Amino acid sequence: MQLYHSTTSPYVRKVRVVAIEKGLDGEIELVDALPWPDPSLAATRNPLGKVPALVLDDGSSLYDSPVICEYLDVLGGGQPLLPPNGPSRWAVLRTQALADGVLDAAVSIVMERRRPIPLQSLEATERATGAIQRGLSVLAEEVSSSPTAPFDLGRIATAVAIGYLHFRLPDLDCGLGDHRLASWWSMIRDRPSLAATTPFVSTP
Ligand SMILES: N[C@@H](CCC(=O)N[C@@H](CS)C(=O)NCC(=O)O)C(=O)O
Repeated sequence: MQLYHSTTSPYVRKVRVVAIEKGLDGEIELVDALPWPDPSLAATRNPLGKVPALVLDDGSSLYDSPVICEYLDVLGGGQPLLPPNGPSRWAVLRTQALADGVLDAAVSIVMERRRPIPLQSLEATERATGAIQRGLSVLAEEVSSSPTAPFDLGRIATAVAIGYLHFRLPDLDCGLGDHRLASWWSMIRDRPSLAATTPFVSTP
């Protein structure tokens, strides 16, 4: 399998963490497909021109990250990261959706900050910051209510969202300093799957 990726994308990181947790990382070849400024390589595998896209051995592609994560979870067998049915499945999917939504808001702020200053919208940034604050508050409640719960897909997405905020928006007043999040993060941040996927800006 090939994973069209970039070293900074949190959605790619989520997929890579899942692959490592499922023992599948050795079967995945990484293909550099940074979609900024030019999405054309990513678009050969995902019409939206985004990463991640996973190319399967039959040549077909899967996207976006929740779909790829579920595929790898099933492929890897063993203890599921996403329960196959029942209330716990919906809870994990909801947490993943919330953490991914925090990421969407964070990425929108990063993009806004890259625009020329006169074109930047304070209103858009404040709106996205509010979404992150509310999202992190719920995620903090979840992780603190069961700090040693299994590292399932919801927890993986939560960890990736925290990691991305530290990486790209450490100055943003968004609730990242919440002691419940900070203490969970310090407990899990050195997990091998997270350590091996720490984001970095690759130099050309
Ligand atoms: N919902 C998608 C989001 C993927 C996404 O937005 N990826 C970013 C990189 S962080 C991207 O490729 N952006 C390029 C673009 O928006 O043109 C997923 O979960 O995979």
